[in-house]
Amino acid sequence: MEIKVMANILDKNDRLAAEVNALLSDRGIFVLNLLGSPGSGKTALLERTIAALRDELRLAVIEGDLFTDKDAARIARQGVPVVQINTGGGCHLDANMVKGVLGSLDLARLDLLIIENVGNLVCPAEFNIGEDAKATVLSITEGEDKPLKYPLVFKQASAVVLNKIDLLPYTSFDLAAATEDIASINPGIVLITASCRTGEGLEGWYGWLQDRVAAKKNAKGGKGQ
Ligand SMILES: Nc1nc2c(ncn2[C@@H]2O[C@H](COP(=O)(O)OP(=O)(O)O)[C@@H](O)[C@H]2O)c(=O)[nH]1
Ligand SMILES: [Mg+2]
Repeated sequence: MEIKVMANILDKNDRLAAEVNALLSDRGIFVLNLLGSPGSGKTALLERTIAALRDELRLAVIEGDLFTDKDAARIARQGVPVVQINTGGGCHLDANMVKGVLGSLDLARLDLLIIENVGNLVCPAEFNIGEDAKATVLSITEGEDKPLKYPLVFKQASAVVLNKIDLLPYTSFDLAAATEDIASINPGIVLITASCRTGEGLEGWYGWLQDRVAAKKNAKGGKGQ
C-alpha cells in the first residue's frame, strides 16, 4: 500500500515536470537542476557561473531552501532575476512548486534557468522538477565514499562538479577512488574537478553549460518555432 501511494505521488509529479519542461522548451530555455549536500558549494558555483556567463547568456535562478532566502539574497547581489521557494522543512523541491513560480520570471528573456535544489543527497534525486539535466556538486570535504553511499544523485546527473579541490592538500580525500566510483555508477557522466574559491577548473563547467544551452536553442530552432 505504501509503495502504491509513493508511486502515485511520483507519477503525478512526473506529469507536472513534463508540463514545466514543455513550457520552457517552447521558449528554448535550458533548465538545470543543481543538486548536492548542504555546504558543497552549490550557491558558490552559481555565483561564479553568473559572473562568467552573464554577458553572453540571459540567466535566472530559482532557489530552493527549507526556510530562508539567504541564497536568493546572494544571487540577487549578482544582478540576475531570482525567485525563492521555501519548502517549509520539505527536503526537496517538486514540479508543482517550480510550476507555481514560473509566472514570476520573464521567460521571453531567458536562455538558462538554474534551480538550486534543497541541500540533500537523497530526496531531490527522486523528483524531476522540469529540468533538461541534473548536475551534482560534491565537495571533497564530504569524503570519497559518498558516491557509492548515495548513488542515485550521481546516476541521474549529467555532470558532477567535484568542488573545493583547493583544500585537497589538507584532506585525505582519494581523488582517484572518487573518480573511479562516480564513473562506475554513471559511465557517461561529465566530471569536472574545480574550486569555486580559486576558479580553478571551472572553464570546463562553463563550457559544458554553454554547449547545453546552445543545443537547446538549436533544438527549438529545428522545430521551426
Ligand atoms: N575552500 C573552498 N570553500 C568553498 C568552495 N566552494 C564553496 N566554499 C565554501 O563552502 C561554504 C558553503 O558554500 P555554499 O555555496 O553556501 O554551499 P551550498 O550550501 O551547497 O549552496 C561557503 O563557506 C563557501 O565559501 C571551494 O571551492 N573551496
Ligand atoms: Mg546554497
